Amino acid sequence: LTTYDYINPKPDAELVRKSIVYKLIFILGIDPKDATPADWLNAAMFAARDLSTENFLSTRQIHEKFKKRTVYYLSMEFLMGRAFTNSLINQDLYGAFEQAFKELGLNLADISEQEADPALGNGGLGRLAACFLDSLATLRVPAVGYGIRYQYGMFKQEIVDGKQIEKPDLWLDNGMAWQFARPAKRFPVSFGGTLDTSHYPPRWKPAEQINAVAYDEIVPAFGGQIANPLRLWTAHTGDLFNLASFNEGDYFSSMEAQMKNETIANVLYPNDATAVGRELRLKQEYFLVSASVQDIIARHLCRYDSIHTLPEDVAIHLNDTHPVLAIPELMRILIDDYYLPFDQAWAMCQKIFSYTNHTLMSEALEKWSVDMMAQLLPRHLDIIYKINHHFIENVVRPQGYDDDFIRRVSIIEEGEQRQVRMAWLAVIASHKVNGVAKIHSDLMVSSLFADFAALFPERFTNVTNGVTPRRWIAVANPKLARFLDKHLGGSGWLTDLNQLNQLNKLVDNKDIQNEFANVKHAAKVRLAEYIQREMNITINPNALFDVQIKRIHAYKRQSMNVLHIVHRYNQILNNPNADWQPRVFILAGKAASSYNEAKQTIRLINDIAYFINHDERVRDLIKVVFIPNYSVSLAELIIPAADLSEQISLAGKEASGTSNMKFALNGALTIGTLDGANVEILQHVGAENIFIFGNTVEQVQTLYRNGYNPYDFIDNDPELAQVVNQIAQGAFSPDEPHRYHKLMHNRDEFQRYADFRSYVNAQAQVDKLYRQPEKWYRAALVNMANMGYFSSDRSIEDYCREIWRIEPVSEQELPR
Ligand code: 26Y
Repeated sequence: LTTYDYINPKPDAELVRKSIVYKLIFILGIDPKDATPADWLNAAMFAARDLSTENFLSTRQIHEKFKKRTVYYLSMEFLMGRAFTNSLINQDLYGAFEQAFKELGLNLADISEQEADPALGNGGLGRLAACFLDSLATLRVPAVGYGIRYQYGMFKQEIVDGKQIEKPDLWLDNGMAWQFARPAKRFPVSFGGTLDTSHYPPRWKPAEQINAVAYDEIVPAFGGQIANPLRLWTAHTGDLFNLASFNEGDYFSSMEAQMKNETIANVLYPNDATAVGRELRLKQEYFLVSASVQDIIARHLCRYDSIHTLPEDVAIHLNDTHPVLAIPELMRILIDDYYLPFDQAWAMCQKIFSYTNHTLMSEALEKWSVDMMAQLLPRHLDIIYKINHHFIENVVRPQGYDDDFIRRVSIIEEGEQRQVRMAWLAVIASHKVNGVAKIHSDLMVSSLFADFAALFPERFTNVTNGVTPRRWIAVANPKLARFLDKHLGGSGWLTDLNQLNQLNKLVDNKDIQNEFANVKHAAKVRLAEYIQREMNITINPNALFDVQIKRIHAYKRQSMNVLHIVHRYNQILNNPNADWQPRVFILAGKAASSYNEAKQTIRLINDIAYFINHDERVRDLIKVVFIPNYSVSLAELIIPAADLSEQISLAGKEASGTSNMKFALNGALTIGTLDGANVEILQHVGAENIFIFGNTVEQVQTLYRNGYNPYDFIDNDPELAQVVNQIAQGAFSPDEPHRYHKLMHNRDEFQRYADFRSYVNAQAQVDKLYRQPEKWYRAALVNMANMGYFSSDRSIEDYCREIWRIEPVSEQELPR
């Protein structure tokens, strides 16, 4: 491999400037004097991409040369966020680019703001995949991410008259300089048709075919040297004229079918907690896994001349059940194309696959109707039946289980509409199944997968989620990064987050507390300026910033946050002269477009914000702000500015949460329930440094068992009753008094009313501590000091050791 002259040695500002101008002129064809900021960004992204391309190519060479066992991370979502600043920081080029732009009379920060925020994911699961890619590269793990290059990502949220409006997200409109098109990397993906079972193996005669074409995005490691690919598939009408209608001469209907297929990669399903069951979604899932599995096999056969070594060479990880069709797809290829016997193919699959579960909530568990699958993927359904038969006859029955047990563990759910249970298939085929936080993994074994845990106890494990400190400190909060560099003696913490625990010995130092308070204040000012500019709302950076930002969902209980806001409002009006701690309540998040309760919650927040912000009696003691269009880039702005992190889901419902980690890492204190990773955050920071409230999982279950009745709580707490009545009777929606009646008077599935009093009490503790800045900032520092465990580097090390058995590229294997 040759080294480009201008890359080695590391470019200085002059070289960077020349490169940017060169890209502008010769790649984009734009005269510098006509260039818009977006043009400059694209030129700079090409220049930055060049600088990581060599690492990207040489990483591939190393993997080939040493035949590195590789993990393929299959995910329907990758919520990468902006690439540009991250790549400059990871390659230590920020300074050079900043200087180069200065010489061009431009400002790097302004140019970076031009970048679209690719939102190819919904929320936690997609962002986790992105943090994992960053850690995989940084830890030099041989890894490839596979996803879909949706033309439209997560919708853009606008708020009009308090209501969410969804607009298409045109993230590709200004070009995507960060990705390489790979027109030669294409695989046919087939759908429909018939299965001819008169042969063995049976012959699938598909009705339609579409090409999956690859785009590669470079995922640069922090510290250079290594870069891994994220391979995203798009759908292209193929030049495959072998399909029935072409053969019969019906050119036009055939083209019509092809056009319909091109929509496969068009849009991300904006649903994050209810399975949808639509045919297009099933097609998308199959499109992803078929292209990816074909590619994985092609890569394997470049290194080895036999398919039989696949399990030594390859680990495939399933990010939730969305890519589970990879299992029957690999079976199909091994049996139909390589003529392996079923048992042998199955044994290979069980070595290759592993699966992460991200939810226990039954509404989010994917099931596909047998009828739909028979239509769309007849050969795969046939294979699933065979897997199920093999499992029941060879694994379950010999252990003496009864018919009732067999009915429960069968991949096929019997009933009016027979359904394929994708989670069951994932568990049966995988050698490891993990949950994403300790409490979640324990509940997974004791509830959702209890029957399977009896069959395969050693299969289940936990890998607590983590977040990348590169994006969530270095990119999002540069002032905090400088603070940490200074007090930890360099930037080693960025790749060894446990170094943060050295802060523990500094937490009582008043100067350091003040210095951190200044870092926090600066971030609050920056956010306040954004809110002023974008929303024309004035907030006071000296107030306590109380933040809940995440998808809007009943189980996350944004409406309980609202109950507290209204309660506080009432208290202030009752007792206006008390010494109230001013607070700004900041919320943001998207509601699935078909999820009415979540949309009502957004509207309620906005109605209350309008009402309270305009009530002069509360002066500046409460401000409520709903920031529209929550995204990764907004999270980067908001999280550094938070004093208080709201993690208030009903215990047992939030599998892990990851923003809880990002907030604590940025020195916010958590108010939260004993749910998800909050439990482990509590263990790491100590009970004095976190506000825990609410019922435990056991108490929640007892309440459910005894027939939970919300009025047991409302009727016994006059202040709560007042809040509920105000909202339900239109105090904040006088133009439509019953607007929120249903939202307040439903069956309260997530027990807001049961936890209300304990929440309000915890909020009083928050005020009390905030009024003692020394104690508050000490607690904030303790939080940061003990976040080392929550680095996604630690999560990835756990996966490599416990699940994938993958070794990183060693020092010796790196080129000199
Ligand atoms: C089936 C389809 C509609 C669907 C699509 C996306 C179902 C679920 C999802 C997304 C789920 C998700 O984001 N789960 C979150 O995963 C995070 C990472 O593990 C967890 O921290 C978080 O608690 C969990 O809700």
